[in-house]
Amino acid sequence: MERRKFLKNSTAVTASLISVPLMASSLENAKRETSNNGESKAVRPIVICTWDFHKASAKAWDVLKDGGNSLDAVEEGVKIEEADVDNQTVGVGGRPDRDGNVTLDACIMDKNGNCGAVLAMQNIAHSISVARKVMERTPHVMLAGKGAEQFAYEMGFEKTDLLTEKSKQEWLEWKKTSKYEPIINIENHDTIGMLAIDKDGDISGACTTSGMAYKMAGRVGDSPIIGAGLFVDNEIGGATATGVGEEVVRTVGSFLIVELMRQGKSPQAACEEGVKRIIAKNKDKQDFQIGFIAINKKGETGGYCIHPGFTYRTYSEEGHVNNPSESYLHS
Ligand code: SD4
Repeated sequence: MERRKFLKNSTAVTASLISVPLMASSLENAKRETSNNGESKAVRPIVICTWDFHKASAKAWDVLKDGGNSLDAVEEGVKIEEADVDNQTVGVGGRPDRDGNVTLDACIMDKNGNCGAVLAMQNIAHSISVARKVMERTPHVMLAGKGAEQFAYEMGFEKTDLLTEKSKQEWLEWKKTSKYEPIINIENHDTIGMLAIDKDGDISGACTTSGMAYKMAGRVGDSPIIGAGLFVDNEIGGATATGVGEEVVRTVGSFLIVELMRQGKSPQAACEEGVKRIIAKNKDKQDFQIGFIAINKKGETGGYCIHPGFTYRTYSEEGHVNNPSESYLHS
């Protein structure tokens, strides 16, 4: 396919697959925890994740409230979405690439700056756990494709068919036209990025996805790329992203947000600046969604996106809250 045409189509596909239409009721029920200056309250331990993944954040909170560490919390938390066949953007049940293969991307980062990632890995349900094994059991940071899958088997992971009948039927339907119009906020689920601070004040993060639906074989987005889809610096804070991965990579978004926090910005202000950097590089094209979330060492959180519709969950002693994110554009 002609490159320009593909890029146009892929932007459309991505834009159609990255966002969530909030049920009106969940928006109404959502409330944002803020202090007087509009920034979030500092609270630790705390977990924050992209979108309204209440079960995943509840699982991570269970780990934290029982005194567990942030690394276990984020791994256990995002595994809930990886196992959920109804989430068609993560793990089992994820939408396949153009050839009908479900390929998963994931990365994880701990308090010491250790990190691990798997890219375009097939047939393994819990890509985040394989990423953790890459971090802990190899001298490497990233394993891709067949190598990642082989490593997973060596680590005892089982072969799993990731393509559900629902995702297969939708893919077969898509093949009839292979075409999408850009529609923002069309889905019910999305990539999960999660950050947590434990009782010792240590920060970890995880990000996992099946990426852009019907992507080219071998396409990898931002989610498994340290610095783009996820970054943690235990002295400062962490950030993670959801949305059109190509744009997040171009801006090294999560690293940027952590560096902005290092310079003194709050998590909220840093996320806003991160989105504005992406907008600045796309003056003529705004029909795509990006959402960033961030946390700092104090336990303050923030989130920001391009188009309305993005939310993020926080869970702490203060409660379990679905926070509607402020957006750069308003309609
Ligand atoms: C990607 N960032 O592969 C991911 C897309 C995403 O749910 O967030 N999808 O580009």
